[in-house]
Amino acid sequence: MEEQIKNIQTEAIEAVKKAMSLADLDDIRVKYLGKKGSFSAIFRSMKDLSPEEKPKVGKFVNEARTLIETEIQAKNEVLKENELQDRLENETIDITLPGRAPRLGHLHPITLTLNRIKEIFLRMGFSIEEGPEIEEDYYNFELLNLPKDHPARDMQDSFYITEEILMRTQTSPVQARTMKAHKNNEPIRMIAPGRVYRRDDYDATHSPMFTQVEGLVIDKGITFADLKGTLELALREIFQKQVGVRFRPSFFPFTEPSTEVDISCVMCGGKGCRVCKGTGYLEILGAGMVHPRVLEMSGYNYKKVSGFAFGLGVERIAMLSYGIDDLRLFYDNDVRFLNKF
Ligand code: 2U9
Repeated sequence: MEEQIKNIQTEAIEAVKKAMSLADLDDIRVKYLGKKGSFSAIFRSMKDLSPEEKPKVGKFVNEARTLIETEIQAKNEVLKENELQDRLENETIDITLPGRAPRLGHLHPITLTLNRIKEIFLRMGFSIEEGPEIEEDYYNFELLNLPKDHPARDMQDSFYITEEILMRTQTSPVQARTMKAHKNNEPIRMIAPGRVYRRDDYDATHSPMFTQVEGLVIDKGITFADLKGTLELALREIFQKQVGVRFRPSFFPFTEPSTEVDISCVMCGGKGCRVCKGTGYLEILGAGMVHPRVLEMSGYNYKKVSGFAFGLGVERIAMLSYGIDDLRLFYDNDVRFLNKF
């Protein structure tokens, strides 16, 4: 019997040595040490041994079992380590692969254009002032020399909330508020960017809501030459081109004299094309010397100071800068369009 045990032990240890995987090792453990394994069979047959032999053989069996268990345990460690090494070598992460970048949004083309315009005027020493979009008739019209019977106050042209309150139709009330907040003919050099609202069509070139930048300069001795120089420089900065600038007489209730400012067409350079309708020029902004009555109504002495003001539509500038022919694209929020910027 001892011979038989010795043989099983040798066979088992040999099998452990040859085991290639943890699964192999488990099979060996079941085969020799398991409930239906070789040693269980030996234990069962021990009942036939004499009382003297039983403890001797029992000890021998236990030693053999312990030895095999130790071998299995040792081999288990080796195989586990090997498997780990294999996995470390084969399952490496290629850190040179580009990561999955989160999809970042970006600023809207109107915001981009507005930011550029703001920067240009900031560099020229202008401050940026803001005011409410829901405005009093008094600031929106009255202080701008638009009397009660002026057609611009007509219900057809504005979004009224009450008789006295409306959505601002221009950012000019911000200038009026800023003037009112100053005392002693203090100089002003400001722009007022923001949204304005008018009852209007919604087509390729009109929208009931759009973005304006208006500007105001007040100081001693401000002349039409200041207006021309400032706007020429600003327009060349905005379009990043030596655009030609043309001033045509016009009329606004809040400025006198008033002018319409054109630039040479940014699409054709002045030769005449579809965008400038063959004229070679594009109407780009309105401006003028602040009307004495407007200065007076907001607390400035028109005998001591003078000023110029201007207004431009940001959507129009963005359309010309980016070559876009339909204003509605800015408001549709189609990402195929917005992703281009
Ligand atoms: C004060 C005094 C004067 C602002 C001005 C314009 C001319 C003008 C239009 C351009 C295109 C509006 O966006 S648009 O449709 N604006 O032509 N705006 S002068 O004059 C002011 C403003 C405030 C106290």
